[in-house]
Amino acid sequence: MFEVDIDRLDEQMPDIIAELLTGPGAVVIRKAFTDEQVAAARDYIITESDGEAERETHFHGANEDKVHLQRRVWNLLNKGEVFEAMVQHPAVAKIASVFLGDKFILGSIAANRLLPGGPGQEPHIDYPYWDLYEREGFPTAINSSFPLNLQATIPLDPFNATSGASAFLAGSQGELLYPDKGDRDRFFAEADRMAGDPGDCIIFNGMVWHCAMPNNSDHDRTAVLIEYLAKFVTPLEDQKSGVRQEVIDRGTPLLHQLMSLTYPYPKLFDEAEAAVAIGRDAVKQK
Ligand SMILES: O=C(O)CCC(=O)C(=O)O
Ligand SMILES: [Fe+2]
Repeated sequence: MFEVDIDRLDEQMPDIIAELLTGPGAVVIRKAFTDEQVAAARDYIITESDGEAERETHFHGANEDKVHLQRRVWNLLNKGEVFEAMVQHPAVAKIASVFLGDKFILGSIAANRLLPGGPGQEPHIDYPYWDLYEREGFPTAINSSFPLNLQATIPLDPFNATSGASAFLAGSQGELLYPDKGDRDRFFAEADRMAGDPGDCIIFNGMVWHCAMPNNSDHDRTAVLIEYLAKFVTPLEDQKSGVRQEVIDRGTPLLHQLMSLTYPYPKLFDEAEAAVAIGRDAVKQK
């Protein structure tokens, strides 16, 4: 995977965007988060997922007997300041603002914990294309020429071939397709791994075919999964209802943007102030 050097981010940006859009589809920032941040996030997720009932999950249709060895913790934006920091990493935010437009939003921040023996997933693509196998639900001629989604995976445990580091098929974002069952042999034969250490941040195009792999190690394999979206895409998680007011009150302008608090639609135009709000000339008046 292409390594992002945060001290040379502006210089690298065209290459990063090309890697994500038309190259292999994934880049990595090594040591994006500190050991303290990793420990705080991990402690919370382990405690929460030890005690709680099973949560909704996805892409595990073939492994229902092992699904108890896979744990999800959802809505992490409401679960501690470390997660507020994780969604606002300055270099990731800069890459997202170029890739998705500078009013990009948060679609989801959740954890995926695979216990030893935990199952992998089916190869898939991420939201908002994640039900693309129901092709009739999408616009005609939808294609991969521009992205609506950017994913960030933050390993909290060693991510390697044994522990079930996510697999991805380099370049598979080029045709916007949900992998067929018949594509799986090629996927598993040719896929690379999103290998990394706790605190790294792997950023990838959500159109890339990928999946969690089985955890054959003797330790947990936990990651924080963040989904960023273009401003007009409906987020996966309902942060407006799910996040406490105190998180909003202490939130930065970026956090408010991520929660869609600054995006005005849908809007009740009958109740809006009488003004010309949209158009090149309206912008000039501001
Ligand atoms: O946990 C992983 O390795 C990947 C999870 C994933 O791709 C997903 O849940 O959409
Ligand atoms: Fe995924």
